[in-house]
Amino acid sequence: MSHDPNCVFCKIVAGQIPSKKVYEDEELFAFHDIRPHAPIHFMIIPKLHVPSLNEATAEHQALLGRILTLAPRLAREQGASNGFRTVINTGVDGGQEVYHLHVHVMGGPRPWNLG
Ligand code: DGP
Repeated sequence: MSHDPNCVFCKIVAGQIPSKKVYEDEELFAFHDIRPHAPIHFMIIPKLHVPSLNEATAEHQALLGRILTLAPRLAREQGASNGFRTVINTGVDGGQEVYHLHVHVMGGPRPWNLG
């Protein structure tokens, strides 16, 4: 399924739920986390509905690579000048709440909750 009408993050991509957008291109979308764990906390997602890393396959390799190489650029642009943390929660034991693959990017001066 490329788009899930019941998915919160698909609704954010479609503009049906408002978000504080950080970045958008034809494949990717980035926006601030509604419950930040750090002074800077946003997520990068594929527009394609992939529920989690568990469902990622070889066809998603380029997309995942693009997300990871975009992270440092957006982190810098958002003011994380001294490094950042990336987190991908996967499945129940991974603490995943929203089942649309997303990469958390957190930064800013410490101390902050490592979440
Ligand atoms: P997780 O699935 O645990 O990796 O985290 C999902 C994150 O998504 C969580 O930190 C809160 C955030 N979140 C959930 N719903 C919304 C929303 O409607 N808008 C925004 N901006 N963030 C959301």
